[in-house]
Amino acid sequence: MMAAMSQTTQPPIALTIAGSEATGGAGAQADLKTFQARGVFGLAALTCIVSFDPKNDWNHRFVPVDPQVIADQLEVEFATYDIRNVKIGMLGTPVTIDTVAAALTDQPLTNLLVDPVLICKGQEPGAALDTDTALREKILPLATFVTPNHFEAMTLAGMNAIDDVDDLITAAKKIHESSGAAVLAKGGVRLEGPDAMDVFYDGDTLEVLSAPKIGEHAVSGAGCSLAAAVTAELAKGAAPLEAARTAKEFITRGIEARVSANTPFDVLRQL
Ligand code: PXL
Repeated sequence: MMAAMSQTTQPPIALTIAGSEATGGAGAQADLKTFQARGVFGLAALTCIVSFDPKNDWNHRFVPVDPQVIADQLEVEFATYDIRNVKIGMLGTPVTIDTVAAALTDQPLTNLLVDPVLICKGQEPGAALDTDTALREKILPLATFVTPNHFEAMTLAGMNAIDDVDDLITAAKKIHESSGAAVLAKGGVRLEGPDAMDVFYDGDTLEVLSAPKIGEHAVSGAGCSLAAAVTAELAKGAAPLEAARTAKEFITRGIEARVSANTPFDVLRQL
């Protein structure tokens, strides 16, 4: 069969390897909407299906995708396009981590952004610990860019607390030193004060990205969409710091335009 001929230029392409979050707030759905909003052609390999439980305090019901099915998705995606920009979101189990790490090992990627989603409510704490260890050992060394949130930054930096922006800077530096990646550590609404502050550090440049907080409550999809927006900007050729700044502005606008929902959190809207 002949490949389809095309007159058009190729758009930037980005792949997200992430879980489905059925309500469209977080996960692969947020990533694909973000890619589209940022002018990037997006595709997704699903690692798990998360369905909140409205009868049980919106707890996460988590079902992993069969490892062979994950491998199949990645096989056809890399066979279909010349993919150089990948975002990793929720992986969820050590077996999934092995499968994804094996599929990525020989790929000539330009940017591999890892959003180190560590704990999902509804998972066994023991299983989550295994998953954290596997993520650290097998996925983080492949990363060129990491976007830990407040909790993930504490865990990855081995710190007991991150109370202010100086602590967040320390965490970003430690995570850079252990991974070699550019780091965008997200304070978001978790640090006290009027501003939502995130720290960028790539070994050379340290920058605190700050925007006035929009309310005091976290919004679902902000972390996923921020990481996806960074990936999209990198896919378009932006430098890491420039990508982080643009992504932060995109997220601020998305929080302003949030969708109200019956879940405990409102949902970011990708404009
Ligand atoms: O926000 C982290 C996250 C990522 N991926 C999936 C999720 C969540 C949180 O709910 O469900 C699939």
